[in-house]
Amino acid sequence: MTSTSSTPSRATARSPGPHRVPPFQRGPTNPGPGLAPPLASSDAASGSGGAGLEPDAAALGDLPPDLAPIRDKVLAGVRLSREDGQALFATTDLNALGALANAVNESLNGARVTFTYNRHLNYTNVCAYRCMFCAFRRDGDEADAVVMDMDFVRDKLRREFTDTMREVHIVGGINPALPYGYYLDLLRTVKAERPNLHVKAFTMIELDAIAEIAGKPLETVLAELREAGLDSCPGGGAEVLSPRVHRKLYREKLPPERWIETCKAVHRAGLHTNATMLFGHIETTDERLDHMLAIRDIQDETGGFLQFIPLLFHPEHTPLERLGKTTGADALRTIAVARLMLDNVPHIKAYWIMLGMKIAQLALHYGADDIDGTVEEEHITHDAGGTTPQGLTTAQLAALIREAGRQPVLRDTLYQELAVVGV
Ligand code: V47
Repeated sequence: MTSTSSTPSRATARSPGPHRVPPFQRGPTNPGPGLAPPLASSDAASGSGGAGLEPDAAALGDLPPDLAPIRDKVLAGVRLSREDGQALFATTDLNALGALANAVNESLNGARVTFTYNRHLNYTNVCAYRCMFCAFRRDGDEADAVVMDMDFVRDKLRREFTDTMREVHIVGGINPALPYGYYLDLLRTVKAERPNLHVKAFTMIELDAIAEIAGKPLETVLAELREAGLDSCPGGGAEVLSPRVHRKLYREKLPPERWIETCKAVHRAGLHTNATMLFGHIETTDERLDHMLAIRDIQDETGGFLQFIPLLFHPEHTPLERLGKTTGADALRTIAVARLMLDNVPHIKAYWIMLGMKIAQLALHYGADDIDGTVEEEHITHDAGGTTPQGLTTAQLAALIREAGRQPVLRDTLYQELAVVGV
C-alpha cells in the first residue's frame, strides 16, 4: 500500500474548548461553528415548520417558475415534500437550483467550509459479499488480498500517522474469518498508539456482521466497541436505500430496512454517524429522493447524523463498468437537492476523492460545506478507477477551499472548530 506524508498547514489556532455537542440550530444566527447535532430528537432538529431559514432573499429574486414556489417554502421554513424534490431534480436551470441550495447553506454555515486532518485505514479487503458496484473486494487468495494483523497496524500507526492527526477512518470488507476479538484489538491498538485520534470506524454493514460474529446483541457489541475505543461511525454501506436497487446490486448486504434499524440503534447507543448515498449507477432520481427522505426521517428521530455524503459511483473494474461515470452536472444537482431536502442534517460533504477536485470546488457553491479531509491512503475509489490523488495535505485542502472563495476551517470529527486557516 502506498503512503504519503502530510502535516497540517500553518493555521490560526483556536481553543476547541470543552467537548461539547450543542444542538443544531437553524436560522441566520447560526453561522456559528456548526457543531454536531444532539443525539436525542428535538424540535430544533425536526426541520419542519418553525422560524425557517433566512437565506439571502434578495439573491433568490429571479428564480424560474418551477423553483419559485420551492424558494417560497424554503424562505417560510416549510419542509420540502417528495414532489418538491422531484421538481428540483427535473429543473433545467441548474444554476438557479444551485443558488437556492447555496443560499440555504450560507444561512447555516456562512462562508465556512470545513475539513479534517485524517487518514484512512482499510484493515481488510477480503469480503464475503459480491456487490456489483465494488472493485475493492477480494476473495482472499489473491496476491493483493489484505488482512492486517496487529503488528502491521501498530507499525502503520507509528510510521504513517502523526500526533496532530485528528481522525482515523477505519472500514473493511465483511471477512467472516476475523473473530470478534479482532475488532476489539484493532480499536485498542489504535487508542494505545495514537490516543489523540478520533476513531471513526465500521459501517452499519460491518457492525451488523460483527454482532453476528460475536453472537451478542448489537447493543452489547456497541458498548464493548466503545469501551475499546470506537468514537463514531462512518456513513458507508447505505448505498441507495431502495429495495429494487438492493435486490439488483447488493442483495447479500443488509436490506434497507435493517440498515435503518441498525443506524437508529447506533444513534441510540450515543454514537454519531454519517450517511452516504452511492449515486450515478442504476438508481432513479426518485430512488435518490426516497433515500434522502429515509435519512431525514431517521434524523428527525435520533439527531445522530453529522453529515450527508453523496458518493459518485466509479465504475472501472466493477461488473457495472459498462455504465460509465455520471456527469459533473448530475453530481452538482444531487448535492444541491440533498442540501434542500435534508433540512435537519447540518453538513453536506463534497467528498473530493470521488467528485474530483474541480467538481468538489464547484459543489461549495451548490450547497456543500465540507470536503472531508487529507485521507492520505484511499483504496475503494482508486481500485475503481479514481484519478484524484490518494491524499492532499491540509495546506492543499485549505488552498482549494480558499480558491473557491470560501473560508477554510479545520475541524474535528464532531465539528469542533480547531483553526480558521489564515487568509
Ligand atoms: O460503502 C464502493 C462506496 C463507500 C464504490 O463517513 C463506491 O466520513 C464509488 O463511505 N465507486 C465507502 N463509491 C466510502 C465512504 C466514505 C468515504 C469518505 C468519508 C466517509 C464518512 C465515508 O464507498 C462504500 C460504498 O458506498 N463505494 N465502491 C465505487 N466503485
